[in-house]
Amino acid sequence: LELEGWLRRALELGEFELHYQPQVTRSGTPVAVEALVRWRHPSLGLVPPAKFIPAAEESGLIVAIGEWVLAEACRQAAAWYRLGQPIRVAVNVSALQFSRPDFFQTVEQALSGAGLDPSLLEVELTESLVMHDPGESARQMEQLRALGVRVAVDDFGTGYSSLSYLHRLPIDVLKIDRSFVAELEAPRGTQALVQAIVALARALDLMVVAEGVETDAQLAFLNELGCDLVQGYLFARPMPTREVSAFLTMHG
Ligand code: G
Ligand code: G
Ligand code: MN
Ligand code: NA
Repeated sequence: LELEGWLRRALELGEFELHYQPQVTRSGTPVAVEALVRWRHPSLGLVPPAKFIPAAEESGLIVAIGEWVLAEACRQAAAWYRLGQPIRVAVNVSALQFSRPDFFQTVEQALSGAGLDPSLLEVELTESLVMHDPGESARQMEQLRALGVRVAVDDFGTGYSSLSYLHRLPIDVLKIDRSFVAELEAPRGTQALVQAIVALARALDLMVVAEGVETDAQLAFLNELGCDLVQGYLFARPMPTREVSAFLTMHG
């Protein structure tokens, strides 16, 4: 079988699973988790998305996988809510999935199927996806927000955002790409750049999340700038479902 065939089979056999990485406030309180898909392969073990998402995108299977991810993330968020640990879940959506005319219905079904309040779901769209067709993106984002779902722009700063579009698009959150966070302390570092992104988010009244925070120095700088939320190995790696409850209990 080609990788595509294996992926199709994996979906049928229920071999995909979601891990979750917390997003915390400056005081360390988790308010959201990002869902990150993995493939639990019977002999290879846990396969990271970098190894199969590209093939899934090429074959179009990312649409079916993405539907499963949305439904599963909503079910899990609803389960945490019922356990008295309400937490928002952020889900990565790929370009192909987002461009489908039935994408909005898929989101609605995932929410209603799980009985999840839409405000506990955030959809992450990459900057390049959004800017590929800003008009159409805006229309879709508008629908999601009318439902109460939050919209985040992922990997911000790596694409080519037009500032005029950014101003008009219905966005709730900017996620600063982790490559900029990683270079904060470098000799010709990204401090001014990161500062500018946070200022831009402020000016547009958007929430700003920094990804890939690994050191206390990075955290101190981001806190000083007034970055709203941070996500990264300094707080927690992506973890399986059963570890999330414990994390929320300990840090909630
Ligand atoms: O989990 P990891 O740290 O290896 O993630 C690597 C990449 O895979 C990230 O860029 C992330 O956006 C992407 N990714 C993870 N989960 C999903 C998913 O459910 N759907 C899509 N489209 N991309 C995902
Ligand atoms: O969707 P996105 O491309 O932003 O996916 C997030 C990716 O970043 C995942 O692959 C996740 O495992 C990874 N990640 C999360 N925190 C850290 C971190 O602190 N350092 C590094 N190097 N990667 C991280
Ligand atoms: Mn993401
Ligand atoms: Na990102």
